[in-house]
Amino acid sequence: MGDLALLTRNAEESLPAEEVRAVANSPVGKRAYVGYEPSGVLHLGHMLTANKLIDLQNAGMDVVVLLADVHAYLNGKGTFDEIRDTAEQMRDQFVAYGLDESSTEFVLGSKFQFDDDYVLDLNALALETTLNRAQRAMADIQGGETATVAHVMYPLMQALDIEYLDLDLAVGGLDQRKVHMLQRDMLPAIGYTARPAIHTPILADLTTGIGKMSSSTNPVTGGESLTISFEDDTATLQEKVENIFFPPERDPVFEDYYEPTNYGLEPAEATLHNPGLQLFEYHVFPRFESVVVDRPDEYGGDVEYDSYEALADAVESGDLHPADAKSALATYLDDLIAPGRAQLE
Ligand code: IYR
Repeated sequence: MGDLALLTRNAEESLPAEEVRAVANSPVGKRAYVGYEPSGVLHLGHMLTANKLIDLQNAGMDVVVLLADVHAYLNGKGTFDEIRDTAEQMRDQFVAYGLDESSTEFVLGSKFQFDDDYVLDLNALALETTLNRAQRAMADIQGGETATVAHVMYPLMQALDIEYLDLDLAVGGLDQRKVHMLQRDMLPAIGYTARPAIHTPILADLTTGIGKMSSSTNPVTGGESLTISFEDDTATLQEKVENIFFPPERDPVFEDYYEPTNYGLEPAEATLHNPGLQLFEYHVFPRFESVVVDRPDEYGGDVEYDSYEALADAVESGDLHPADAKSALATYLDDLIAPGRAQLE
């Protein structure tokens, strides 16, 4: 796979495409980052952006993982001491997951975000940025119902991180898009260069295929959201995978599956995804060359897929039954989280 293909595979957008292409033209030694608000245990959301970091490392880039302790504090995630402790654990979990230690730099936000220059630049950015713009940037990130002053400092600091960590590329889920747009517009206003960004998709809610997966409740349906984390033992993981919404082939016989209760939502929000296939696309195939599905001989015997498209086609055409696909999915996800699970113990 060429470097540009590696940089952009499974990414929802490159912002802007020309600048990402320029990074892909000579990736060796260039620096990319993702920032994470520390939360004890790695889950599918962290793993999705980490897969992108592994792609970038395979293209020869250096990777920075920002353990954004101050950001988590500003977003109401706990006391500063609690957040710090969690950040330490997270580092080891990323390494267990497969980030290459020799080309990954782990940085605690608080290590540089209280430096005089940083704070002065934060003030300069605060002077240039409207309250409205800063608040809008937080729409997909803000925890808690009520916006606080902390929530408008947050995106300005995230923009400054890109300058202070000396980065060539920012990576994040699509929920980081508005902050990265703010960075594009506002870093130049204080004399710095805007950087390009790559955004990974947001997974659909695992049990309904509607709305976003989250580690707490589904913001669309209000129901309990399911996620998979390093804390799950094999049996728990298997049970969770069994409960994933994984519709069979698109056949009139199964049309009911495609007309689920729409939870009273507008059609755009109610778009139905296949989260089981998304897990193959964004989690399994990026990390394994091919996928083998074990099947009893009477159901066609074992079958191997060497690309996501081949597997998705087989599901769509009815050649691969969701139950067989799920059992393979559980096995491969278990392989991915096993090192992290061992590290936690
Ligand atoms: N906003 C991220 C956390 C974060 C990301 C980056 I990139 C930073 O520079 C700082 C914080 C989140 O929503 O988890």
